Amino acid sequence: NINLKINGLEVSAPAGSTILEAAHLAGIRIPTLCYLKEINEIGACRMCVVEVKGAKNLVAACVYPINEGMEVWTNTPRLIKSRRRTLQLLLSNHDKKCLSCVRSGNCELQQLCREYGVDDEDYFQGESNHYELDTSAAHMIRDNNKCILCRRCVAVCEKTQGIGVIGPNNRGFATFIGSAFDMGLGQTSCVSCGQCIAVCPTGALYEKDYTDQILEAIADPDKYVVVQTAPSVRAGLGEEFGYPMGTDVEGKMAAALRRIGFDKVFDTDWAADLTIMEEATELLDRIKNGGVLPLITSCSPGWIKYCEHYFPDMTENLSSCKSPQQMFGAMLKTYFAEKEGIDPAKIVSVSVMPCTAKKFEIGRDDQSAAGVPDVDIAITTRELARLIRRCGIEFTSLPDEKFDDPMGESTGAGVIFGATGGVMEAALRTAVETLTGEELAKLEFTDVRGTEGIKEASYNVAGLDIKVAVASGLSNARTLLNKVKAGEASYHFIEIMGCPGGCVNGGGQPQVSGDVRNFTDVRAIRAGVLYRNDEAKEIRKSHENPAIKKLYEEYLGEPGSHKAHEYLHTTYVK
Ligand code: HC0
Repeated sequence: NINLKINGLEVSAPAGSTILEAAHLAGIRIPTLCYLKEINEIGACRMCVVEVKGAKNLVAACVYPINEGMEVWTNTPRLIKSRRRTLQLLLSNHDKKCLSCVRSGNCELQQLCREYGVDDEDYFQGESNHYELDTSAAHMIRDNNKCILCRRCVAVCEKTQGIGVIGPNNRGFATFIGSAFDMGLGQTSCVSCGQCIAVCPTGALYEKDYTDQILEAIADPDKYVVVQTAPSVRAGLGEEFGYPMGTDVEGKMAAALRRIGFDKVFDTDWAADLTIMEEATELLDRIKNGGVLPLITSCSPGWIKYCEHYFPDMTENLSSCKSPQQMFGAMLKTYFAEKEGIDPAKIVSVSVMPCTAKKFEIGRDDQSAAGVPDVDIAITTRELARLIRRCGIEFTSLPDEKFDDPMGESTGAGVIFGATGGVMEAALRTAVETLTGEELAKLEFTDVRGTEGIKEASYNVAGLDIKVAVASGLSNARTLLNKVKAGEASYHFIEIMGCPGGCVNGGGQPQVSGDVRNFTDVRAIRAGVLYRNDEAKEIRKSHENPAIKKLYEEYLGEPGSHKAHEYLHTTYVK
């Protein structure tokens, strides 16, 4: 360890730490704006400046390494003044419409202005830039009038996702973040993952909001409005209402949705179980009958779009299964509609997802089993929180309620879909029991758990060596697929999720400020909710879900049947 003094306090921190990290260990928060650990370490915004004994200039704590005997000050009047001036400079070219901003109340710029007592936001007001909104993408809006050029979005797009469709254009005062040739995001190969939104400190990036359309549908007596909620929403929504990260709010969420006025409150987990039935069948069929391997999961629409753009020669490897969101919608407007005698054209199918790419997925071709879209409106966890507030629902005082039947009944296998490795584990629980004809002694496949970007495992099942791999985050997916293509690795089954850590860390989840994100394993904490939820379930294998068994008995026949294929499977673009 290295010993230093911060604000006169003796501090000891591991060698290689930055001043920012050492200060954190001592309980001192140094403000940051551009810094994101391991993603954007450019020391550019000048918010984290500190004084170091012997150094003439202020130094950026986020990138400055500590050394033995160093003396650092983090809150001198000189520093406070410098940070205040930095904020005022940012505000001089910022549209400052805080009252109508989607990030009002959780904007990192706004919070710092409050903390540093910025009492004149026009201090440096002079010429400022004005930009048109970029509304060209299916899932989001870019508002450069609120951009502070921190480049977090650029770094996450390029490094974490390996895509790089946005970057700085022009120079100096004319610099703005945009796509090449100033194309709209919708014209680029953006995959709609929304990771840029998740890391944006201000209101410059936000999803297209459909909350009003939902309230209009609910108010229309001719509409039957049904909602499904993805596995990860229950693991993130509580953060919007002051619960500590890692709180499962499944019961309160169901209660809130009922109070908003949905006719049925169902669960995507039910359809996750259904996906496993179809996908495990497809896997075993491809293994036994010499089909294209490795089979790769198809439930993450950001990943699907990435595969179509960047690995078009591998679309044959993709499972033909629609995602659980889409399978749910398909069964809602066929099976459920027929059972209840409701005209599918009158059903408004709403999904709540931790994902922005789901907004894009609902508009893909071939996603309309009943001749009308399987899902009509996909909203994010953040939009659900807005809806709950707008409806005056006192979330924290709600009772815990259950989902409705039959499409609310799910197993532990369904809920772990939201964590990287979860789909793999759920599929293995079913595939192994199908192959061996015996009950698994232990349901946990721990090799595929955890937040590492790439995981591998192999299992001997009924004399067959089954090799699997799991990747999350598209840079990791690319690394893994390149290995497969080069013949350096071979697998039977691969799970890929577009967002690092899986859906729990999706682009539609509550935003976590840099201050927290840099020192917290958000993915692991949220994934913990899903694994505990699984453990507490009586039924933990998809093929034992009574509601799914009934669906096959009453409606679909066997997994992989002709009818199942017609409604639950899809094709891809090369
Ligand atoms: Fe996911 Fe899904 S698990 S993609 O990660 O497979 O968004 O949570 O809803 O569809 O179930 C997201 C999360 C889902 C789907 C499921 C899958």
